[in-house]
Amino acid sequence: MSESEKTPGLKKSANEAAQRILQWAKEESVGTCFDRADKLKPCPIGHTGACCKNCHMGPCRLTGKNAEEEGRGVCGATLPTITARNMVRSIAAGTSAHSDHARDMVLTLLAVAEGEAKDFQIKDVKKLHRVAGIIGVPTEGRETNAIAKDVALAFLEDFRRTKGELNYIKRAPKKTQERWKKWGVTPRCIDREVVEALHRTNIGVDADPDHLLQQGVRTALADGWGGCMISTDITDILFGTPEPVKAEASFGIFKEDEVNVVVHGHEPTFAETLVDVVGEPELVEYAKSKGAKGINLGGMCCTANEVLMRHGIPTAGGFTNQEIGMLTGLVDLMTVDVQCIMPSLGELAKKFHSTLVTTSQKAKIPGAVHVPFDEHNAKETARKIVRMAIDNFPNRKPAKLHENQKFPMIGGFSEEYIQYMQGGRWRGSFRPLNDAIMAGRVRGVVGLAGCDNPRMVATGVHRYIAMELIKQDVLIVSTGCGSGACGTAGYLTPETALEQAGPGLREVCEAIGIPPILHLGACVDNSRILTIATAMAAEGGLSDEIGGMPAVGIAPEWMSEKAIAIGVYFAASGVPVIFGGDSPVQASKEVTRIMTDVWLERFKGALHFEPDPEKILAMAFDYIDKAREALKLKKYEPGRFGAERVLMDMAARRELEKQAKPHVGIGY
Ligand code: SF4
Ligand code: MSK
Repeated sequence: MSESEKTPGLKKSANEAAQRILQWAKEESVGTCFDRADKLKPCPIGHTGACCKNCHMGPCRLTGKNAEEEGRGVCGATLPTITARNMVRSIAAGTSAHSDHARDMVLTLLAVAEGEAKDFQIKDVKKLHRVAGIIGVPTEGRETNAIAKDVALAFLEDFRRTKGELNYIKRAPKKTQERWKKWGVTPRCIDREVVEALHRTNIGVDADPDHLLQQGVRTALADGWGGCMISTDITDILFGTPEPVKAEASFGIFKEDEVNVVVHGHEPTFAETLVDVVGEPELVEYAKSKGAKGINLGGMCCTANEVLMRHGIPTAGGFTNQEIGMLTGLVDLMTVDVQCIMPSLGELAKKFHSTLVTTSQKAKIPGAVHVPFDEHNAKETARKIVRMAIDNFPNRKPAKLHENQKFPMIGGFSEEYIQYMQGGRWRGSFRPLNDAIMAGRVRGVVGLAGCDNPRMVATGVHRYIAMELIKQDVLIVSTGCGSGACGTAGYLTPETALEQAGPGLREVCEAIGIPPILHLGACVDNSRILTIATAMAAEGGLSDEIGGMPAVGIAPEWMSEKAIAIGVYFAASGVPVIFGGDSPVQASKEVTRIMTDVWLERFKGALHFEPDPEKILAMAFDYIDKAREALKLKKYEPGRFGAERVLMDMAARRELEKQAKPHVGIGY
């Protein structure tokens, strides 16, 4: 008997529209990840990190009371060795995913610079110059394309250099860099760290858990300060650095009377091309000739986040919403590129009229039509796919269930924009935010990231944690499906969330003109949190390195190996990180100790796993308050600024407002 059958009314998703659609799917006997999660329990041995299948003498499963001390695989590997190796392999896989995406972005930039990708231009020349400055590419008196070519070539070195260090290591605070050097974890390049991680975890190589995890840290740092950061920056250069933009979220974004084209996955390049072509008069006319009023572009997961951040394209939400989106029966065509795409979509599409199209040369899915995208003939491919969607529109069956739920939201917060909004283009800084933290108006900052997960009430833990944090004056920066969860709950608006925010945070948000949850982009854009933390350290008044800031990372519903890589690069950069759900290293006390106590001492960051949302919150507040104490900041007192707010004299209020330029251009 499944969990939901045992517990009538058990919610599968915190999103009410998702629940209604899932109820309808149950009546129609259409299965989703929620049903599969109920039927398929995780292996209790593998789930905890106690199973090794790194050679064909195994799998070796080390269980029993004394497994930590006495358990051995056929080769003699101990439980801590096996658990550490599994962890390192997850980090390597997550790093590969982000970084292979980054490599394609570099190759696209190179193709644009060499005039081989005529459908793309460099949209943010200022950012290109900024990036060139950071990595030492000369800009003075040079053509944009010449600079772009050198930037692309310099970043290609970050994939294949055998000695030295990643270009962006120098971007981190000096003290953070020194810690990495001291502990031997400064990454040389991306590919070498991944390859070495796989080599060292192969049978009979590295067996020391701490030494293994050291390579895990080095690999994860290659992800954060390499793959993710390179990808974010090149995407900004090519398609524009995000600025706040209005959008909408949840299943009501699909239109009954228009052709619905949905982008899903992670890579922005094809989705950007679709944004360019969907409004072309010939295509709109063609749609009308088939009985539609127009063409509606929407998204899922992180490809959605990419085009939402830059164009306000609406999103149907994150990972667990992908099948539910198709269940609406309104998806005429869904294009998918890479990562977090459920293979079940191919079969599901066949149950409806929907067409699933795989566009990456790297991914095919049974049941999908494969139309590989190539940046050399991008618009041609995009138009072909939009026509396929239009041709499919007349096949749509009358909806048995129609969901109108949608929420307004604001996305588009980049490091550059956050700096600008705190002082304008010429005197932008992080001073107002640092001051607000120092004064205790803002208790601290939490990065709310990571996936949503059908093994819990999907998006529910994100929602709960987000609300509890802002009530207690914690500013949230969110990415990936964390942003999807908040957006589809209606939390990404200044109005809705400001009603919930604590008085100190509310005051700061009102003065600066920001929501208390800032949507920073896709999961690859967690790199924006690293650069924001670096800018805050440089601003002064808080910690002079990333470690020691009143800041925590939380991924309450994580499931992907990419999330593991992200969690480790945050921990190694100095941010204590708390993941929800069970620990994948819980089998070994030693590995758990290294990733918490030892990393905290070395890097001022740690990676915890805690299934109880209340405990996640308690740990987060504890880290934040202890960091405040160590920095000798004013003790955070709940409600203190609320009381003052009533009594606050005009001079104090003007002073606060003077520090921050009122927000412009997005209507609040
Ligand atoms: Fe078993 Fe060792 Fe092979 Fe792992 S590497 S499966 S522990 S024999
Ligand atoms: S999509 S990695 S489920 S955040 Fe970036 Fe979401 Fe997690 Fe995939």
